[in-house]
Amino acid sequence: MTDQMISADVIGEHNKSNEAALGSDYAALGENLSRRGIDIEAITKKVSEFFVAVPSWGVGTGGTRFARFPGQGEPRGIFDKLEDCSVINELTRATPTVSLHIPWDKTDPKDLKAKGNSLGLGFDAMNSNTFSDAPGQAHSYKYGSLSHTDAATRAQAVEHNIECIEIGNAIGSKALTVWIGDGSNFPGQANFTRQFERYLSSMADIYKALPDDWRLFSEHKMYEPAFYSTVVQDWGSNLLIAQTLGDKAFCLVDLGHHAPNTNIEMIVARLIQFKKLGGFHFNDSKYGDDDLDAGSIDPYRLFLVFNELVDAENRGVKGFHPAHMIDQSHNVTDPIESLISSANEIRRAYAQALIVDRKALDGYQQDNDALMATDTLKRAYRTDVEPILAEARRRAGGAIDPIAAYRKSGYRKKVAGERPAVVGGSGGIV
Ligand SMILES: [Mn+2]
Repeated sequence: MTDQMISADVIGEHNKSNEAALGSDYAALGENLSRRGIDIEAITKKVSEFFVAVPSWGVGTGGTRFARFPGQGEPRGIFDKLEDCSVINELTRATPTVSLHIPWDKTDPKDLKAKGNSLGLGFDAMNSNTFSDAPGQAHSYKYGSLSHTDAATRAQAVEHNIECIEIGNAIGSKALTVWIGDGSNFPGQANFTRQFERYLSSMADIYKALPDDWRLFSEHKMYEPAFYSTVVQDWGSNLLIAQTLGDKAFCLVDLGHHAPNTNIEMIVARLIQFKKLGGFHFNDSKYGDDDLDAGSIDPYRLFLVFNELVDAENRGVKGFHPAHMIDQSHNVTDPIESLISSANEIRRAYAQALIVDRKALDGYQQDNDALMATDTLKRAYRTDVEPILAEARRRAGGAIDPIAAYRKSGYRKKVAGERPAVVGGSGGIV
């Protein structure tokens, strides 16, 4: 029996008053899909088996480098964060795992595991942090970490990553995500080649410490905090890293870490083709690394990314099991509501991609019928699959409308009374 943060009665009552409408919407959509030769039950089953990990840092209010405006009842530490993550999973039944960030979430692994078990939560990829200095550390990362010119600083950063693997191993995680802020702010500040050689050598040391059944994800990011050059700036450098390190090394694609208008779905296709797609950090952006909610700016792009994933799934690409994780910063919304919404948007893109008529698409591509090929994608994208998402949640014990049920539950008000308000507006997480 797991601890429920949102009582089953609240969810039950909410569902009861929405069940009839959902039943008729689901039947109507089922009929529509059936005319297109699609079995709605098969899609609902696939959607209900699709999960995405919530980031522990995502349940706190984020901020920018200018300011942070704290919200009500913010989590005080990792155990509060896990409770908030549990709320998201109880209502959506789409987020049964949490991705931790060390040292932010550092505590006795036995306690982490026990808390996770009590809430029915598991742990996805571990995230190391060598982009800021932890209190009391011997060497500063001001001028870099894994690629630093100083060997002792590099060794300290390697050691931190190995510690993340050890903590992760104790709590059932199977992957380490490495993102570094290393780079340079001025032309001439760093030697591109030597800096990348030092990075590769440090990563090789981390790779050696990886258990056999683990994967190592490197995450590229075009700019920030380094504004002139970044060591792992794009998928090209990222692919070189994964290929150099070995079979357990993969590329992680954070949707926000690209220049505006970059064809991310094509990057995804290339990485799948060469067996190096490790997983995702889902979010959305308008201008840069905005860390906005998944699907909030360009839901069609999210769909096109999933179109590639479903294509690979259908082709039975060997060893294809990308990690799905959210990486967002919530500045003006209740983080729990944003994460509920994002988990739904990610499942929506998956469901829409599942109903693409792939046989027809293949034919149109073969015949060079560009208009009908693109219309085939649009037809799937235009389909309102909400009844499938809601039904998948309902059947798994979640809420038909999870944000409405969350608001009804009064959870935020309850924790605001228990957790003292955070004072001051420090710089936020990035
Ligand atoms: Mn990320």
